[in-house]
Formats: sequence, C-alpha cells, structure tokens
Amino acid sequence: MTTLIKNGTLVTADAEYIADILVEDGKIQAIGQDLGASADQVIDAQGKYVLPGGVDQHVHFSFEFNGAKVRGFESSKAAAAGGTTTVIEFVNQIRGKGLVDSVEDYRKANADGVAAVDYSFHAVMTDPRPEVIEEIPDLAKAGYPVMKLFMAYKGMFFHADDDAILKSLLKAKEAGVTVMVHAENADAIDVLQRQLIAEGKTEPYYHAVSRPPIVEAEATRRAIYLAQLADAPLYIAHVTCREAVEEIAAAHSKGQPVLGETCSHYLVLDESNLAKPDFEGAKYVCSPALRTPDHLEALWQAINQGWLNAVSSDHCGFDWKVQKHMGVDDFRNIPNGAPGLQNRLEVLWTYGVEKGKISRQKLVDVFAATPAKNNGLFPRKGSLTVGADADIVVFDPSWRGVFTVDDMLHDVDYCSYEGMEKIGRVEQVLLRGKQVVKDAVYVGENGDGQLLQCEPYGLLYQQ
Ligand code: DUC
Ligand code: ZN
Ligand code: ZN
Repeated sequence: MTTLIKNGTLVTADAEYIADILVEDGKIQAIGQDLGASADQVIDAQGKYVLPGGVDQHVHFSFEFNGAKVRGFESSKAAAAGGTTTVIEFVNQIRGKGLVDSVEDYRKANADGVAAVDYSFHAVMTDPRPEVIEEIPDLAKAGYPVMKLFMAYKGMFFHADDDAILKSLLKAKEAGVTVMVHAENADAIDVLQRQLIAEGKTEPYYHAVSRPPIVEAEATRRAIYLAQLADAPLYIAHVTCREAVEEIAAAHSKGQPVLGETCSHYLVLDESNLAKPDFEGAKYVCSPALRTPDHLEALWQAINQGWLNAVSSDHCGFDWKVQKHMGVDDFRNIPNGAPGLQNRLEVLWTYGVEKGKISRQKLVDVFAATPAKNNGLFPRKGSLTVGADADIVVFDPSWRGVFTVDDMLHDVDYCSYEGMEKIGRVEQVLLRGKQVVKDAVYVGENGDGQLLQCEPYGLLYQQ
C-alpha cells in the first residue's frame, strides 16, 4: 500500500518547504517533487500544512483520585482526531510489585489491542523500597526510560518525599533513566487547604488559592538542588508559572541538565475559569492550578527560550456531572485533572502561531519533535524524514470555528476550551501509513496503536 501526500507545505522543527511525501509499508519512503505517480492513494494537500504526528508525553488513562478513575485507553482515539499519534501514559507502581511489572501488567490488561495510537509509559514510583530503587535501571531495558515522582499530594499513596527523589536520581543516572517530577510542596498545600476549609472557603476557586505559584517554585527549586546533589538530569512536569520557569532558567544557565514542559491549558486558560458559577469552575481543577493571566506570557517566552521544551496535554478525563461533583462541598475532593488530548495542536495553532507567540517550526518542535527526543523516540517519531514512521498530519489553516464538546472523542461530558475560537483544524492523519482521520472525521479503530520501545537518555540527547 502506497500513499502520496502531494503539494503540501511540510513543516518540521527546523524547516518549511513545499514537497510531496511518499508513504510505503508504514514508513516515509521518499520526500521530494513529483513523487509516486502510481500511488494507491493520493491526498492533495495544496494550501495545507503537513506536520509530523504529535507526541503527547503526558497523558493519564488510569489516574485515580479518591476512588474516581479517568477514562481509559478506549478514549485514546481522541489523540488521533487531534493529530497526536503517540501518547505516553503514567502508570502507578502497585504496592508490593516492581516498577516494570506494574507497567507490564497494566499494559497487557489495558493498552494492548485497545490503544488507538502508538504508546509507551512512564512508571510512577509509589513504593520506594531499596529493591525498587535498585530496579530503576531495568526501566531503561524495558523501554520505559522516563520515570515520575509526585512531590505533591500529601497523604496519597503516590506522594514521594525527598528521600525517594534523591535516591531515584542517584540510581537513574547510572542507567540513563530520566527522573521527572510533579513539583509542588505537598505540606504547604495541606496547610493552606485546611486553613481555607476552616474559613468556609470550599468552592473550586480556592483550589488555586491553596496552591499558589510559590509552592510550585519551591518544589521546583528543591528538585533542582537534589538533582545537582545527585549530578543527574531532571525534567519538570507541567510548569505553570513565572517563578518555576525562573528556577529552571537559572539551573540551565549554570549548565545543569534541567528542562521542563508546560501544557496547553496553562498557556491559554487562567484562574478566572475556576470562579465560574454553578460549580462550572470544577471543570478547571487541575494541579498545579491555573494561574493569573500574567503567567501565560512567561510560559510562551520560556517555550521560545527552550527552557520549556514540550507542550503536553496532561489529559485527565474525569466527567463533570458525577466525578467532579464529588467535591461540591469541598474543593479538596474534586478530582484533579482536565481533558485536552484532542486539543493540543489546534490550541497551539490558534493561540500560539496565529497570535504570533510561536513560529510554526516551534509548534512542531514542542508538539512532536522534542517530546519524541525527550523520550528516546526521535527521529522515528516527531520528524518528517525518510525512514521515519509515517505519522503525518495534514492541517487546514483556513478553517474557522470554535472548540466544542460535540467534536470531542474523549468520552467526557465537557471540553476544557468550550466556545473558544479555533483557527485551523486537523484534516487528515496517518498513523504508520494507515489513515485514521479522513476529511476531519476519525476513521481509525481501537487497537491501531502499537507499543513503542523508548531509548534511554532522551533528555541528554538535547544537551
Ligand atoms: N494533576 C492533574 O491535574 N491531573 C492528574 C495528575 C496531576 O498531578
Ligand atoms: Zn503531575
Ligand atoms: Zn499529569
């Protein structure tokens, strides 16, 4: 089966040019002019942009919060519909089980044969016994070379203290495993939350008040110092504020291998969403919290500076009607997380490229190329090069409309960007050569995705 994508403007992380792409056996076979006159299928991309399929290095299909569980891998078709052809999911280590076994057992039961796009995992260490720390190098051998620790969430089983983080950093660097942290000061949040609840401040808006930028900045700085102590690279998940960016930038300027990501919602939504009436604000309860508008500009700048090298979705599919309402009397019980798997590219295009915040090359860089590098998947993923997987998006920049839940395939009863302007849309998507989006309609199926083997030390790839 051969497919020719002709007359499109190819956009990669470092170039833009008009060319045809010939796809054969799931790979990019050739890039050039006047290719494949006899291709089985032809997609005319005249007037459209042709991008590598996105790599979303931060999604949740198994996160649980006070017994509420997010939508699973069945909903990964939303990724394909939004131009993301690779997802990397966080899997909590099961107490009493090893890191690799926890991921493998979860994968077999939940992802294999179900995922609609290609996939891999980050192990979340929850049980830092000495033998678990010793096991960290096995993650690299198993193809899961980026692990995560939660500095936030005091009292929850996945919370990690400094002891676990330092030991992980020391062991991880031996094997090329990258440590990623969710950086928020769990004790400070707990104190502020108790105080607010005691004052009767129970509404969703107080979620943001209970975890201000400084709790993120403090944990970011602490993690950076621990990484310095261990002489190990460090990756900061979902950076949301100027203060945390400044910590990363300072470490970076000293030559310390510290980088981070931000997420689509932190770039375009702000804490005023949490104040929406009739409990609507609960839709926007995610952690770290949405910030005041001035922080958004700092994040765009950090992307352009390279301190934040990826934009993820942190997709977390809790519904509003039932699950978010668990916290109707106490914001602490609102499941943390917001859906966004399908929206990353169109948000970055509309509010990044169209508003002049980032170039098209930078969009491809943070949407596809660098998340692929971070996770040891480049150039197989995130690039338009001969021999790469034919994960390709044809994007129509002339489309105009709005984001709406009616278009979402994420199986949740709301869209985080409901009613917001949308410029451009994902029109065609190939996943390893198979067309999974045709004329903006999802035509793939669960099970189209394949497990990926990630190579260790993706983060240092970029130093
Ligand atoms: N924050 C979220 O908002 N959702 C999932 C996990 C997290 O830390
Ligand atoms: Zn997190
Ligand atoms: Zn997350």
